[in-house]
Amino acid sequence: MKIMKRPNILLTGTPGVGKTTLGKELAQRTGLTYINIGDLAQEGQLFDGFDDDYQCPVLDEDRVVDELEEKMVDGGVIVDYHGCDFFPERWFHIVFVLRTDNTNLYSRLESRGYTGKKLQDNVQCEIFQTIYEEAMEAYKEDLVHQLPSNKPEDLESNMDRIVEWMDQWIKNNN
Ligand code: DAT
Repeated sequence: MKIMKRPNILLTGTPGVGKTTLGKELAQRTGLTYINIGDLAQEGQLFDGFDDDYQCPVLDEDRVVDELEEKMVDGGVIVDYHGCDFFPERWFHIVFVLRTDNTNLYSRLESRGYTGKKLQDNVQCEIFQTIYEEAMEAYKEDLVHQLPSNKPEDLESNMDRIVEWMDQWIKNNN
């Protein structure tokens, strides 16, 4: 029996916008494999140096890409990361940039324990739509979609929208 082809989905956006929440629920509902790049790097110690400003290790992007390549070729993967320009463009069949209102994001990051420069920089990243612009440069524009991620109803409608897109993709590609 031929194995059904399934798409790879990138969930990106500023830290705190809800990528992990959406990604995990989506994986449960669709059977796709959820991969959090931060966790993957932590497990494999895929780091290269240390960022003194943010007091965190720096991702070794090349090793992350090498680590994932095989899985991505098979398809059916949801990738979650707050950056998107170092993944091979060919990996993804669609890119979602989650967006959250500033005040909302501020309180989410504050309750995550972010303070000072780290808190300010991340909220500013969202205000300047840095990740959206990064995605629009790294991928074909018609593959990149913004999703509002402010309230629980947004989570539901985003899920519905992605599942509908995925069902159609699977029909068209099998
Ligand atoms: P990320 O993975 O982008 O860093 P997260 O999934 O950890 O974000 O979510 C950050 C916080 O926001 C967490 O407390 C859950 C909450 N959250 C996520 N999506 C939400 C939504 N649609 N409505 C309300 N709160 C949400």
